[in-house]
Amino acid sequence: MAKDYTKMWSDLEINLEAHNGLLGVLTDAYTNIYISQKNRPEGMKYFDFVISEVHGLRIEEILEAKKQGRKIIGTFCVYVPEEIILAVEGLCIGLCAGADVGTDEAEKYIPKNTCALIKAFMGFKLAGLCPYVQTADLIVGETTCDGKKKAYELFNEMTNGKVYVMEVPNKKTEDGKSLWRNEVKRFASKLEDISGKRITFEKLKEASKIVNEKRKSLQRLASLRSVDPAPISGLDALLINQIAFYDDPVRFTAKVNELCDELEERVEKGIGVSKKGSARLLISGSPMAIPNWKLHAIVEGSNAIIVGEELCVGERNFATLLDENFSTIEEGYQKIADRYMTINCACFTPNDERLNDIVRIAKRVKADGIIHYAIQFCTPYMIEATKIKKVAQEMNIPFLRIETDYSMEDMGQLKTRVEAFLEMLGKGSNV
Ligand code: BJ8
Repeated sequence: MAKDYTKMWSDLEINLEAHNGLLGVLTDAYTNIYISQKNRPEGMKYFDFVISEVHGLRIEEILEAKKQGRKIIGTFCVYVPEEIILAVEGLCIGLCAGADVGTDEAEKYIPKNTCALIKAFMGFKLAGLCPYVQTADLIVGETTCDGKKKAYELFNEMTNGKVYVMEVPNKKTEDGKSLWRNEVKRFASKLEDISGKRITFEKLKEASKIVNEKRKSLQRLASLRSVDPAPISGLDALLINQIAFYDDPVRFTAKVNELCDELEERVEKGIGVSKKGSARLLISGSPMAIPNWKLHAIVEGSNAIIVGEELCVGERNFATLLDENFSTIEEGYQKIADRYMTINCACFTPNDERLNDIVRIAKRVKADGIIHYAIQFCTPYMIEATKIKKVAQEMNIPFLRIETDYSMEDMGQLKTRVEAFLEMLGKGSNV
């Protein structure tokens, strides 16, 4: 980090000693996993910089925005409509955590057999390690899986009443959709209340454009990965999709598009990060919050390439654009609500649309294999894996099912399973 941020962290009541330790571990992990990759695009320098300042400059920017009267809205789920947050000039920040931090503390409140994502967001707060939670004016939860739903009740107490919960229905019936439309409007009123700003038609239009442009840039990146050889690693693409939840959306979109210009040149020249014909994998399942790079590091360290993620930190976040063609605020809310209902999370029943998504993405990226990734104890995705396996079999695509947490204890075992799977694919290697 370029600057000394000790005072800023201390003002945010960060546990300085533990935080220094955490930054040290993250820097080492990033160097080993990311910087050591060969033949990375130049455009990744920006994203390396963002990571190096993820608890520094970005927090400084957020605090500056707060001084100017903007509200900081923390979220945990891709169902929370970013457009509405931007329409009140708020900053939308993802709070999901992907590291084994504060687990002992979290387990004093929640069962050991809770998924690592929930343990981590609680653990980061309890261990005094998350400057994002500290800066948030409102923390938006949702009624998706049971673990999150109940954890938000405790998290509300831990954050002195900052949590607001959106009710996400379990079924996409007409009743479910109508409940959700009302929830979107209730959220808009809540944001107007806490920000003291009214959502105007112009603001909603402008915000919708900003978020759609971000989605388009991520779609562009995703489609460039369909080429063989892939011009960018799965690790780097995952990182960009993780940063999508933290960075300023306009700046982020510009940087992703710049990178895509470079990737297009690479494609024209036939330059890839892997050899043509390397095994191409699609990952599907639970979200991979930053800095969860475990599976990608294992797969790409085993000479295969990941070419797509049917994850919330991936396709589910950008696959559908909002129909910007609305002529009143009311119609805008309706279109926003309908757009978010196109996300196919395993918390819904039935969720057959997710199977269609996987077929579509697997074809587009020309996947040789599908790895289903579920965070241990993430019941919705663990159970839905059975259906995904059936779909993969119908497509004649080899399938591997993995359940893991954020610890590094099973790295050896996972590596062995991934290598055996890749051997079965019988494709060339990228070394
Ligand atoms: S739309 S996937 S971001 S709910 S990993 S906490 S599901 S037990 S995060 Fe999610 Fe929204 Fe769905 Fe996406 Fe529960 Fe599973 Fe833990 Fe999870």
